[in-house]
Amino acid sequence: MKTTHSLMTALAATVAFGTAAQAGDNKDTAGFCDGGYSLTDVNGDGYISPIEIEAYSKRSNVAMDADKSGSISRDEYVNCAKVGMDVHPMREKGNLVDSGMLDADEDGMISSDEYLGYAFDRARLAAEGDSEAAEDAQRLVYRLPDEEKLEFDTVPLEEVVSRSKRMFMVLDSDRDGALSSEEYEVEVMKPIDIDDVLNREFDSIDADKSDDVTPEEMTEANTARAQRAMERSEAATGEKSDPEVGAPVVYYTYPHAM
Ligand SMILES: [Ca+2]
Ligand SMILES: [Ca+2]
Ligand SMILES: [Ca+2]
Ligand SMILES: [Ca+2]
Repeated sequence: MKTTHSLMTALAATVAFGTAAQAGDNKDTAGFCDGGYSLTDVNGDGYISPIEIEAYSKRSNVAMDADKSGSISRDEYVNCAKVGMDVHPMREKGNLVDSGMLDADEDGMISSDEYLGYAFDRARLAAEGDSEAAEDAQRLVYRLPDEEKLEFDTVPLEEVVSRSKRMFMVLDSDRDGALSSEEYEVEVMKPIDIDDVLNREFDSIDADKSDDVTPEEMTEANTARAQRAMERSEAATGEKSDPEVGAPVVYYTYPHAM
């Protein structure tokens, strides 16, 4: 599946761990690029509403604008999104969720929808106290070895989704949008170079091709992404989305992975 751009920044910020923050001293934006920032789904209902999109867009503009020029340059965009991307968790072959559980259509490949759908379901059950589901969910999300396990009853589903997408992305080493068994069972994940992807993403957000992303362009891009998420949600569930509530987080696509 091809998507043009996304809240990649949300993903990167949510699941990028480690090094120095680029953000300034603003409390709301400090750590945006390296992980500590607050999530898009502020009220934690599992949906991302237009109000949350707007707030998120504003916050990401301030956070990514390292030189405080009022807009985001290409370098600022790419560098922020890449923070923490070179560090990956180890995986043990004997301790993976059985790939048969993930490959719902049994075609021998794990698609991103299959991966995310299963991770989402397990995390939801985990939040209700199912400890087996919690173990599965723990193994499907991106988490560094020294990072504490996620508490699924308190971690927002959005974070589960973005961490699952991150895991899928780093596993899908040939970036064809599906995991072969070799890709799924890999024990050491390689750093991936996503400069080209981030540059394309920047281009799609920079609507007037000025090589600078303004707050308006950011909001517009995120709003368009929310619109696509609602369309995906409607196509998948057959139910009309309430525009004020937005789409469930799981329908927000992530261009690196799918
Ligand atoms: Ca700037
Ligand atoms: Ca499949
Ligand atoms: Ca693949
Ligand atoms: Ca522009």
